[in-house]
Amino acid sequence: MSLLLYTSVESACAQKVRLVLSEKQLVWEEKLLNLRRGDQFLPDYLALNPKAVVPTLVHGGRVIRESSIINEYLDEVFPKPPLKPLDSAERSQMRLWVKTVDDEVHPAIGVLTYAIVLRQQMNELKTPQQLEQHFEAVVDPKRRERQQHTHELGIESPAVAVALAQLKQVIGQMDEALAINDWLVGDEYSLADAAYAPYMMRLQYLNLGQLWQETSQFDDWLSRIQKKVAQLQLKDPWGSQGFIELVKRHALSSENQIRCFST
Ligand SMILES: N[C@@H](CCC(=O)N[C@@H](CS)C(=O)NCC(=O)O)C(=O)O
Repeated sequence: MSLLLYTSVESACAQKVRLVLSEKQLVWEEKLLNLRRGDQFLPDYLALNPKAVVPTLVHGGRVIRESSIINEYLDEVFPKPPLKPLDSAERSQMRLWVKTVDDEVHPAIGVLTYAIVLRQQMNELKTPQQLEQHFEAVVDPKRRERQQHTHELGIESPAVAVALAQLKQVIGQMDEALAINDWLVGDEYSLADAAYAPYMMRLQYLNLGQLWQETSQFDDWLSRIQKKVAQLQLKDPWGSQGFIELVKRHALSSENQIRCFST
């Protein structure tokens, strides 16, 4: 049965699905959506994903949505190598980490990426009227509000300071867990590690390593993840080269402003 992943060059939540697909040595096809252009709002895609977000996985014609649910699905359907702990309590811990990515890390990184990088890109690509139309098409009112607000205020948005504080807190919790075990849950790499990796790499490209300067284990975890992923020979695991260059360029030009916020 064929596997088709709808993704985009910048989507960290699609990256976490690609990590699991390649960890399981699966063969899949990809359809790339341009989220700045608004491909996610096209009727054909809305029929697959009514929330107008990537990723979406189509497996043998069946549609699976939500990156964390897709990853659980993949682990169930393709059990080797297993990416969930055997022990039920550890499994619930793994799900708690994944939930924190969905509830806290994903929106926080979304705000930072938008404020530092995508805002400028959107301004270059769209007229004010097109921008208004784009935001109107965003299905989730909370997401729409977050994007519009960050678009208006950029790095000055209070949401940026909140996102940095929240991420620092989560990274502190990760560091505590990594002081006890090799990986986030126990001594095996799991869906939890795969869920955090792309977001933490994004922070690195955003030049926000200061968020883990007080940690002791985090750096080692991040380099082990990169080594592990390099062995998978997955193309562009952390986003296209073009996107990474764009992120780094914008991060450099907003470095001083961001530093004021986060120290
Ligand atoms: N909870 C969803 C979040 C999906 C999501 O926010 N995707 C972003 C890319 S990482 C997106 O498609 N954004 C489109 C937009 O902001 O209009 C998941 O994990 O699948």
